[in-house]
Amino acid sequence: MADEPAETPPEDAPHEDGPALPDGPPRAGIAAVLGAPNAGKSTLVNRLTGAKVSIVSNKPQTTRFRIRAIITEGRSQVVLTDTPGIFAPKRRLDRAMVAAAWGGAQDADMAMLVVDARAGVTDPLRAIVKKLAKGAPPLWLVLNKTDLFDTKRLLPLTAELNEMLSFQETFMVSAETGDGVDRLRTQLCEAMPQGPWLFPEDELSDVPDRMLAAEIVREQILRQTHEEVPHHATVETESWQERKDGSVRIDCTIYVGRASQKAILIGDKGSRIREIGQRARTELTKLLERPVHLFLNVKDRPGWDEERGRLRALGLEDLE
Ligand SMILES: Nc1nc2c(ncn2[C@@H]2O[C@H](COP(=O)(O)OP(=O)(O)OP(=O)(O)O)[C@@H](O)[C@H]2O)c(=O)[nH]1
Ligand SMILES: [Mg+2]
Repeated sequence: MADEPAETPPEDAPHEDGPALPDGPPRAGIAAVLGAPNAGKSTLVNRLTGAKVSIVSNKPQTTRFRIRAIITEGRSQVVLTDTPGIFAPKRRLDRAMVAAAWGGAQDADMAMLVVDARAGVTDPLRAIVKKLAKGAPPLWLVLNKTDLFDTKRLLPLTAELNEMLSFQETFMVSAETGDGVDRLRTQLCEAMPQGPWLFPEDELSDVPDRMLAAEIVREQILRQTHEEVPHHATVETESWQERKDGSVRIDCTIYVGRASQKAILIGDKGSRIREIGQRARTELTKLLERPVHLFLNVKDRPGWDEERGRLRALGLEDLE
């Protein structure tokens, strides 16, 4: 639950630049976003909030910890918890990620199961459904990636999933194009229970800037490297210095599991790490709305994904 002071919506007076707020008491609640890796959960969360809150890549296991993203609309506030995709965990890191995902469902008022509708009912999805069947908050089904195929094919999938679990609502969306997302947002806002807001009105997420910087660097690693490197890399912000000219100097350390991964990450004469740094810097300059000086330092550190300190840096709780 949020530590932030609760805030109630402004008085009934119409917004200067918008329509009058609907009548009635404030509404607020938590909606967990669950699903298999790569289903498009983070893309959907970003689309629903209209901001870049959570990183996205075409590699599974992109999201590593629970991220709260906030929609404030009319009298409603919806706190979305983006979670790591649920899969069969092997490493300590993986176990902590999956635990964070299920933890996200526990304190939620409702959960959305996001399904890559093109992939259909896969083994990871079946395993999630089985666990949700044992007890879950009210569930909505969100069939995603409808831009990739003829939506007529969705009817049998909807029927199959509704036989496996009971969903209160079913939505068909493309998180990528935004198709169907406005309707989902409106219904989410209406479904929230009455209660005071959980976050200030202008808050978009609970991710601190230092964490955001590390995540944006990791997003570029996920996008620019392949095979074993992305999943064996972690990024930590070591220092954050505000400068008098309004810019910020950010130093990040990237840990990888092996010297060979470090060599790939650095690239020929440093070309890969330079490209990662440049793209991350451009993105961060936009997100932080000020000039950014970004310094990246790569270290090989075998076994970091079993180290408690590294997991704690990711905000993941130790399970043992
Ligand atoms: N065509 C299409 N691609 C999508 C859509 N939604 C997400 N994607 C793509 O699917 C891939 C995975 O998206 P993510 O949002 O990172 O998926 P995720 O479920 O958060 O994945 P994890 O964090 O790894 O569990 C990315 O390449 C997205 O661009 C969609 O509606 N249509
Ligand atoms: Mg994700």
